[in-house]
Amino acid sequence: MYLNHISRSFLALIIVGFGVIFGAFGGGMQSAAAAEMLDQPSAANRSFSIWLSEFQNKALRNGIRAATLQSAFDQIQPIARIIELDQKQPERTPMGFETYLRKIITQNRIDGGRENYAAYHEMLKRTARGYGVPAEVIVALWGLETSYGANTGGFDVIAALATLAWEGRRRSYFENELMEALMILQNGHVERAEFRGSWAGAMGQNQFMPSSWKRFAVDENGDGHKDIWESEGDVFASSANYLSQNGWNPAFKWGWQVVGFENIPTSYIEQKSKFTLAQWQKMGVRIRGSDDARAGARLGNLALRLVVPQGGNGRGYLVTSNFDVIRTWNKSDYFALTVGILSDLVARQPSPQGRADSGVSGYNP
Ligand SMILES: [Ca+2]
Repeated sequence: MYLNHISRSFLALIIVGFGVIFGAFGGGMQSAAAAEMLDQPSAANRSFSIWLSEFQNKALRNGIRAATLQSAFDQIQPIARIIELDQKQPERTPMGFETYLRKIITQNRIDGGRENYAAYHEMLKRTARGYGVPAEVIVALWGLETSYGANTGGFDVIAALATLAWEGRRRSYFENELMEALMILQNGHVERAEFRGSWAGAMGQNQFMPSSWKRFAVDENGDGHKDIWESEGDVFASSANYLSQNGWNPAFKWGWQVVGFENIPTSYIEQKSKFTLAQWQKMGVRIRGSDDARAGARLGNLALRLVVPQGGNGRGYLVTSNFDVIRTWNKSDYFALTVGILSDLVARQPSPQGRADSGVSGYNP
């Protein structure tokens, strides 16, 4: 599930930032062997053909029609660039949260979020009401995954998933995703030529993997297609459905930036200890900003935990269970915090003093 939704850009950042190392995966070649093979086209073709033939037999047994296979795999070859991306060694030095935040939440991304929030206001509000998920969180996820649909990834999804399945480092995971991708194609949700996504197979404007598409995608506009590639209505409803199904509680937001946590025992943070706001306040923790503090005062006995990201220049956040719902999308704390922070910025009008005050800098302690 870890790679559920990671877009190409996010994956690259997360690999750099967190030193993610893919676990040990049984079966198949290792990627180095696959890469070496790609230098000898005939050997690679032979090996790929053998794998593909076996996979297609499995697909036929799973109800995929021969005509679908023909259309899906016509001219498909493993993509060397994907093996290369998959092989990239993660750096050992983690990227601090402050650096990460400033790379991701640019003024362009904030402005784009606000523009889209306004442009799709009616549709977003309807979706937000229907699923009990804030419109600004739907917009933030859209903005972080694909810059509001502008960068959905240029790889052919079938070829990408076939490459990763053949490569073999996570064969069963990618074969399963490929099987679901074939179902999407077979059921006519996307045109073969339009079936594009990230190098790791994340698809459309909210970068669902095919298995997540199967579980959570929604045909909001009722045209018979769960079209997360071209239909904004379907994109918003699918993201909202994902969060709702994973337990989003509409009674409260994701979390709040706090101050005064310097003396909180590290063990409380590491062990994800939960306390009410009143209990945190007794320990000196305060929600930052008067509006947010007033909202926080209505929390009552809601259990909150403290998140203090590494290299965050003294940033700390009290988060609700909704923060953990965002982590089901992508389990990185950095990602979930960034979704929350961007959603707040999207929902907030720019200050009259100008744009410089409305960005991430406004969040500095
Ligand atoms: Ca639709």
